[in-house]
Amino acid sequence: MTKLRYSDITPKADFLNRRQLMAGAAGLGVASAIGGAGHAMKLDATKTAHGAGLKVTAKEAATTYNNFYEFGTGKSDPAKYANKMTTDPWSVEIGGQVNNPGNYPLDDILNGVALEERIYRFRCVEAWSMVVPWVGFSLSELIKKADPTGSAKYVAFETLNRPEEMPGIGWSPNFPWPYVEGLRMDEAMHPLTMIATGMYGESLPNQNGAPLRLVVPWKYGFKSIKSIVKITLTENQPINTWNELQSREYGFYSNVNPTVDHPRWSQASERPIGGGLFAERMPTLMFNGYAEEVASLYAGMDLRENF
Ligand SMILES: Nc1nc2c(c(=O)[nH]1)N[C@H]1C(S)=C(S)[C@@H](COP(=O)(O)O)O[C@H]1N2
Ligand SMILES: [Mo]
Repeated sequence: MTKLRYSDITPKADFLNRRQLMAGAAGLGVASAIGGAGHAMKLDATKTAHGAGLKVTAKEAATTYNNFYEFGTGKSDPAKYANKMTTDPWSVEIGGQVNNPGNYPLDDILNGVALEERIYRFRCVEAWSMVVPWVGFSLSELIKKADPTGSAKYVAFETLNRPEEMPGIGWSPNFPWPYVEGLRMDEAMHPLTMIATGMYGESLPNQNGAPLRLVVPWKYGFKSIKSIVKITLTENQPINTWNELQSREYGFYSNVNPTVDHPRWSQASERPIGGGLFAERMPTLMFNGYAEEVASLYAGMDLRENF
């Protein structure tokens, strides 16, 4: 086996990377013209109180400045290349510690589900952030359909692994594809944890994880795994890709925490995207501003140790 060239794929604090940013900004117009791959479909979603008062990030920014390494490691790569991905038909294989295992077609997953719009803060571990009007539903609804057994303690997720439609897989041959993530059962069942099928009132652009992706607003963005094809309920803590790559830098929990710095940069503040290259940094909030809702999940845990 070839040794993983970690330096090739590790995320960088984007404020250390102005040149790349400039290049990205110069290319924005082009990226957006060919971005938004697939067919944006208007979605019927009930508005909710989530995020009232937050300033929503420009759609242009949220759909052209992405992390989706299956389409390249550059921020503008996903908007350029994700149109190659076929998202219809789509199904999710649900298994492990459940009474109703099987291959769930997307239509079945959405059957009887009322879509909601929820405006959430989103904070990448690289210290940039955005505010997104997601459209979707609580992950708990899907997990209940699968009917977990008493032994289910964690939920493991897996992204589509289709190199012929995802050129970034070939460009980073030593990355441990497929991209995988995991949550503890109580995190997965938390009402804030959602499966998003859309954003900005329309179906998800491919670069943002069509046709369905996870959104866990109090955790660093890499937990919010895209284009999910497999969900497995497990007894043991599952592997997550970034922890596997560099366990010293990326933990399993990855709760947003301004008091625990990344070994290579501070997590105390963040740069909102879409506000111009030199937009003022904002202080990062504990649990990304969702402490009231989620702090109790971690009562008694050392969050420096369990980062
Ligand atoms: N399959 C997959 N999911 C992924 C990633 C990825 O590279 N592959 N990147 C993660 C990271 S680091 C972030 S910050 C978010 C970015 O989501 P966005 O592009 O919709 O903003 O997706 C996460 N989900
Ligand atoms: Mo991220």
